[in-house]
Amino acid sequence: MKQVGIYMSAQFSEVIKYSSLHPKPPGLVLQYGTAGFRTNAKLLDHIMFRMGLLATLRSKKTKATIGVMVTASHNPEEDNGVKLVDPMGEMVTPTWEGYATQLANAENEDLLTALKDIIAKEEINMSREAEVFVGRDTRGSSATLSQAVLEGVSSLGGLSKDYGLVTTPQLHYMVCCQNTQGKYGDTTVDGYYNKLCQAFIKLIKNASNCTDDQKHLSLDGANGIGALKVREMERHLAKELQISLFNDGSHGKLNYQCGADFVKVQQKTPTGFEIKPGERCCSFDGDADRIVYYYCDAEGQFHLLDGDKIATLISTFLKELLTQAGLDLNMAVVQTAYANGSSTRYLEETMKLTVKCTKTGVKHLHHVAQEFDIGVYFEANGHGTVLFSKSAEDKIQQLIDNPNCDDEKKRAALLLQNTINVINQTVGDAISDMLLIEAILAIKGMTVQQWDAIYTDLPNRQLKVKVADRRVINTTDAERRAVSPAGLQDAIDATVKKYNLARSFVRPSGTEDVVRVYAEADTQESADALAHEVSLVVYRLAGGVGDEPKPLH
Ligand code: NG1
Ligand code: ZN
Repeated sequence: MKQVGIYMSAQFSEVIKYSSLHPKPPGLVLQYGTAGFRTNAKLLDHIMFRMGLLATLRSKKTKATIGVMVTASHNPEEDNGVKLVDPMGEMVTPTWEGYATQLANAENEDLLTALKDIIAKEEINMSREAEVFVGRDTRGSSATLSQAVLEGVSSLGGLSKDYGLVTTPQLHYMVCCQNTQGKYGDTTVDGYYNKLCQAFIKLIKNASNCTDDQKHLSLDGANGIGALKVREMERHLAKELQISLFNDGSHGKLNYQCGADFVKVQQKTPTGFEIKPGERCCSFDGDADRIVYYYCDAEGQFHLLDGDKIATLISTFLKELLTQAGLDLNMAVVQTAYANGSSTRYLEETMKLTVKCTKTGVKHLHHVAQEFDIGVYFEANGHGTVLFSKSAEDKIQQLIDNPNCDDEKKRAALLLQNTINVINQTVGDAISDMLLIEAILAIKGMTVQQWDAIYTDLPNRQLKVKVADRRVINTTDAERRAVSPAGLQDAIDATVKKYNLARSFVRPSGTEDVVRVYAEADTQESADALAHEVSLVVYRLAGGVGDEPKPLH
């Protein structure tokens, strides 16, 4: 007992020593939100050090390797952020998100107390080993900030492995591989490329007469880590996919007028992109966990294929394979309130698929998707993946191993297996989603226009409203209805009634200090007008600050 006490105080002396090198600005309060901590990079040094400490505790508690990713995804270059990755590559639990916030906000002199509090509450055995994997995006601030994470880990006696520049999904993959003793794949970046690309090449062999046009894709790398990693991956693709890479980071600014978020929200092509009519294009976000597709028609009109269109393509493909394989597995598509109403209607009414709606934030979608044999989840913004239950994977394997299984069934089962291998089940992954989408389009001999024509999106608009305190808005029903402030939902309902095929909802953002407004209606003019009217309602009833929202036209 005494020895443990000495050991503990020795460990904490290192924490004290190193934490003074990463002081917290007094009074600063930050919240572990939907995507971890995210704000201006200058405010994050102490947060990084402390997340190194917390990841070490989490590793001791779970007896597994934990990941820490330094990135602010689609936010501007000046921002940064940090997110913890749990043993199977998933997001940390809500309780630990709470600890992250407590630890982050403890004043310098209270840090040790906050740390000991977590150790006591979770009954953490401090003599256990700990291992933390660290990765970072290409932001100027990321190298120094990830160094602070590493110091946090070592000052609590944890071991760390610095993966350096990796995409967010690559780090999730590494953590999962490590904690499954390599069953999920090799714990290296090359292991990641090998697994995904080999599955992609096997899938693409099922595409008859694949033309050069079909094999060509224009990619906007958002001037971020995704561009770097696609370059690295190319040699594994054996020319089965030919990528023209734009916004590769060689001169443009990260996420500036490019990337998946820009394309989705602005509904236009990124800058730095030469786009020919009809050409299939896609954009990654700054840490390559989101992807959207698009093309311009002969009239120069822009067409977006977002996460909803991606979920539709993938779930249709999987449903067809399940039928061909004669496998009775339950499958659902999981969306959020931001999913276009047309996509939900198409999936439910035409495809006869189960559709679930959850709160915004991938962890919510991920959890619901886990309840099915096959759960396809995508946010409209292009973050998503597919989850297969252990029993689904086993049934597919049994079919492949069954000597009495006919050729058509076996072919479908092999396609399903390679589909599983091309997918990064730990988290939404732009690279993996891209390979899967490209394989499906090639196998089906489908153009981007044919894919787009599956259903027509309802015109929609997203706006932001600044309010004094966005927490005054509380929501229910997967964020589709506001329960406070009083009168807000009634006013939204009354406004929506004035438009055709209309829907609108508001919610406080988890990553920005704004209230988000979403509206859809039968025409773009109506969607824009509705979004503006609802913005005004929010401004007036939820404590708007600054100028009143102006009409879009
Ligand atoms: P917030 O800021 O809570 O709306 C945004 C996205 C989420 C999710 C997170 C994390 C929208 C409307 N919201 O969250 O879907 O991706 O960022 O990056 O796209
Ligand atoms: Zn991202």
